[in-house]
Amino acid sequence: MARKIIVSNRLPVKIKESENGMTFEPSEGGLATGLGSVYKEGNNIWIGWPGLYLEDEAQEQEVIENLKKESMEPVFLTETEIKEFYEGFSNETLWPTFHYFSQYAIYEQQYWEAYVKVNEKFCAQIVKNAQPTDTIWIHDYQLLLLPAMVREHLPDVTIGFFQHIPFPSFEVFRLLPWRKSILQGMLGADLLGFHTYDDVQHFVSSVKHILGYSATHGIIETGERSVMADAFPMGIDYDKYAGLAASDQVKDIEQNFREALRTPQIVLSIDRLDYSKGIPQRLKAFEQFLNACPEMHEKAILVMIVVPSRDKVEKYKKLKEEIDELVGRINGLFRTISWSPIHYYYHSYPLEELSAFYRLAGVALVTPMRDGMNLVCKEYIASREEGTGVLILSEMAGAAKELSEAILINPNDINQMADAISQALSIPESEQKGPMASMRAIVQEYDIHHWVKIFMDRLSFIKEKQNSLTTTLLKGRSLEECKSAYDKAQKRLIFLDYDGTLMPFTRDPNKTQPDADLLALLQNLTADKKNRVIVISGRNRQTLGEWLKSLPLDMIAEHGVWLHQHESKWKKIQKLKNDWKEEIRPILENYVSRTPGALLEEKDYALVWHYRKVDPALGETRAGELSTYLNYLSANQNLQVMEGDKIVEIKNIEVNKGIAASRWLENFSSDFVMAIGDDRTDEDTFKAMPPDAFTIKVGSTRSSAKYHVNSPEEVRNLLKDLTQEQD
Ligand code: GDG
Repeated sequence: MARKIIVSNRLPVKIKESENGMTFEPSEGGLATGLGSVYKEGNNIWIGWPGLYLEDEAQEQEVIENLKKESMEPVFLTETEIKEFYEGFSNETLWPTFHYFSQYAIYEQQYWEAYVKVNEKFCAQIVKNAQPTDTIWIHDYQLLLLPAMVREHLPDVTIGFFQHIPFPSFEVFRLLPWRKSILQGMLGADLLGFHTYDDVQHFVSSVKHILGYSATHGIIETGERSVMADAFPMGIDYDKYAGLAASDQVKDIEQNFREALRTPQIVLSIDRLDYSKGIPQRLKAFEQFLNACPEMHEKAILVMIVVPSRDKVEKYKKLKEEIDELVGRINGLFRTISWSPIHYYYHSYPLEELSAFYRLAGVALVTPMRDGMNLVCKEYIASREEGTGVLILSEMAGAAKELSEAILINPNDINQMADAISQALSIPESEQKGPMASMRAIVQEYDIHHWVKIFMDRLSFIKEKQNSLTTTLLKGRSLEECKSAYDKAQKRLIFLDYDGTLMPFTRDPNKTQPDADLLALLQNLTADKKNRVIVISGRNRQTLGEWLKSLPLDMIAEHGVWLHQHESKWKKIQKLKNDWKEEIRPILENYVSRTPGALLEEKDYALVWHYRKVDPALGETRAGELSTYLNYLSANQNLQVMEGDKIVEIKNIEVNKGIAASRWLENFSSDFVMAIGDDRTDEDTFKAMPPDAFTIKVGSTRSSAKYHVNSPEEVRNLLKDLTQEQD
């Protein structure tokens, strides 16, 4: 039976070693709760590092057996691996880069090699467990290479990937020396999820720039597969936080805290120690607020919980010192006998106490410089049982995209943050309720369970879509069948596209004349009297005629405007108009002049804007713009806009390769039909072919053709193979 396998760097478990042996406690993170409904069912499992180093096999065995009961399977890592793969590459290279702190990033080959090795270790563990029908969901930046590694072993398996931290803009991502391998690693997945559309766009733009793949509406064409990138803003376990906040135990703790703090107004912040969280900026803003609002002294405090993290790393040590110094200075300046403005706690709290803090604070201050999502602000909202409270939220957190009723701030703008604190503290409770109610509704509806469901549904959707358009590689048995049908046939029709099929693409479309090898191949193919060979191209008839005039073959030019049987002359398919060109040509000329590297090709009944030589991302953007504009202009005219391989073409709607190819099928009886092509325009040819035809797509597995081959070279080998059998 198909299984679901969750994979993350850390398993959701806390294992403690004591003299009496090991204890196993599930950890309560949001992800573990959300995925509980997935990995605990049936034979499903969660694979990851159990969080401790073990020296002997007996201990490892004990861990394996205990975790098995919890549907978990460990990947054991050594101390050196954790140091280089986790603390090194993940946290000192990827983390700063992805949070726009590239100046902190370390580019260390040894760390990269450890990262590759550990990803391979995870891969081996997955491969040991997984079947081709399984669904694998990989999490986060520590495992970016894993999707492609798994794909290599299990080509048909379903793989989802979710990135919990931001994906930076191309200009930042490109700084990584291993950028290409990282993107290729991620693209092994079928679905790539991010918290926000900005992250999706940044990812797609890096793919376009660095790998040169095209993408429309988040679907990336890698040549072999279509991969979807989409936004899935992660939610929390709303019911858990709301329920906890409503419990008597938490209310009692809140009461105790309130009595101990003895201040009416409480501003709360909770973070892990990290430079991405904007902690010094927040302290400076609070200082400015204290300076600007002396009337609030003794009336308001900042409760700041910082959870220790990575504090052996130099950058974090420095940050800790900076925070200690700022808190000391501000408290020193403003403290009175009975009041201290900042209550700073450098340790973590049990969940119930955290919940009591959420209840206690009238204002939550969440100020990251960058944050993938930020769950603290959502937990605060879920805990506001009475519907009051004000959230101050950084625009740079993914959560800001959903929680637009918060007071949104730019964490670099200290003045704005200070004003926001003063404003938040002065909003009457009656006015707090409206925005809080709408934020509570959002957090409740889009909770962690909803997130898991929409991700899984989307993953099934893209897989089904891929399957419906998947062709079979023409190899082995299918190739034998093709050869045998060819050998037996007496009247063959062979439709061959030119660019990208018989000839590889070149940067200059005028320099794709047939080479000697191709001419000899076509010579051989047409020499067989049983063959009728038709070159079916979007090129104009002059070029096609010039390049192929020495051969006894038929030609279809301009996607079917001009037809040429080798025994006769060029004929137009029907009466066509081309007066529309006067209106459309200046638009394309304008796009050529605005886009360095672009060129305009004029055919008798079509105009083509080429962008093969244009910077890939600019080319894709302009192509999108241009086709939208042309579609609008051509709405009531008999024109069709087509996006092909690095081209946008506008032509008469009555013309396409399929209609033209049908003429041959009607006029010439046949007992073997073959059509080979590589781009969107060839799909019309494939669709026009009889059911038993051998339709072959070049360079992609997505097509209405039955088969595919990988390159023009393989097309030539196939044709040579067929004719050799004849000799
Ligand atoms: C990544 C992304 C993204 C904090 N202090 C205590 C405590 N916490 C809990 C909070 C919250 C979690 O830690 C922190 O939430 P984040 O959203 O910052 O999540 P991370 O796992 O650090 O980070 C982030 C997230 O993934 C999910 O995709 O939102 O942007 O960086 O749940 O409650 N919990 C307890 N005591 C504490 O003192 N018990």
